[in-house]
Amino acid sequence: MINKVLGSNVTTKKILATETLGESSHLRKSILDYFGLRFILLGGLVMPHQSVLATPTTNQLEFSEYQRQMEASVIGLVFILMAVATFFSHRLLAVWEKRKQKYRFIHKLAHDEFILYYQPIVNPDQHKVMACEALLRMKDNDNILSPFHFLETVEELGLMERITLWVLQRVIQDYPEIKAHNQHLDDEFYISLNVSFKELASPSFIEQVKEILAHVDLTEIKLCFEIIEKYHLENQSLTNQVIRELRSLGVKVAIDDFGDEYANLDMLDKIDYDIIKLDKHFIDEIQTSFIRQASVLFIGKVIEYYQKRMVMEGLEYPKQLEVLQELYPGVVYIQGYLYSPPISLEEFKVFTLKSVE
Ligand code: G
Ligand code: MN
Repeated sequence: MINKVLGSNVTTKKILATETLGESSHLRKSILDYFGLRFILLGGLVMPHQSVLATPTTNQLEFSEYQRQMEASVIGLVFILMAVATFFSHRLLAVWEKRKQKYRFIHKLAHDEFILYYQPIVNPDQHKVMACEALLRMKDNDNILSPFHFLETVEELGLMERITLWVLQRVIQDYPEIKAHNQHLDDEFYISLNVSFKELASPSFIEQVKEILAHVDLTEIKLCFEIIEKYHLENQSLTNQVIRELRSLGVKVAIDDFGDEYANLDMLDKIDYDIIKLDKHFIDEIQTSFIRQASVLFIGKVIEYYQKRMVMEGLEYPKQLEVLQELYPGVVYIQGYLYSPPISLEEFKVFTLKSVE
């Protein structure tokens, strides 16, 4: 550092060697003059060496000038200490805040302040609830917040995997309760939950998923992992291996938000899946967009060929169902406000489908 400031002619060794310095006060003066400002800024660093430099008897440097430099160094030192203190106190505060927030979320998780809502997925032809999607909500005083308000923070705090595992455990716990109370569900009724590619690529996450599933009879408790493609599929072979394992255990896999920004046609080739969930845009634009219409027909062909299933998300009006069924005569499951918004466990246990005509 000192070398850098003083240049290559003046080595640190020379500066630090008392004898050398005692003999060459002109060197000190030129250093102090030339690097005045830097000395002020580096006051803190130079301070210890000032005592070495302080050999007043042989010093050609005026005492007042020496004093001025000393004072400048002290001021510099104070500035540096203040800057360092400010920098660290800010960092410390930020770390402290983050830690507090993290524990607030963990506390919420342990005290049932995270809850699951369930949104029915319906076969409109049979007029039957075939499945539902578990959707995370967070209690905040008297409000029930949707993930939009807290998911980013959860990710920033590094709690996503922990929360997804909590969702998995809660779904496993709720499934028999729902099945026992609600007599109107299809025999193959399954519960979907959202998992990201990032999580599927995390060995520790998958280990814990397997550990949880090892204690579950998956022929009784039917699950579907909806893969949300917010992050790009990075390690395709690893992810595919995980997906294959999940499917071999009997867990369904769905491509969520298909047709949205990230989930595109490529995905149908890249991963093994059971279900394609078409993003809400499809139904919103089904009357106006030729591309959306053609896509529905195309996905219809794909799922028929591969014997998969299609779920249309975000249907709100009877007219939309009518248009969809006119366009595509095959089976499309529906998830949307048309049948029901996401509802609480208690509501879902007694949920019955009303006519939507
Ligand atoms: O991305 P994913 O499909 O997992 O998210 C489902 C979300 O879409 C839920 O939060 C749910 O509240 C919302 N949703 C479900 N059905 C409808 C609908 O018919 N209209 C609108 N606007 N939102 C819906
Ligand atoms: Mn989803």
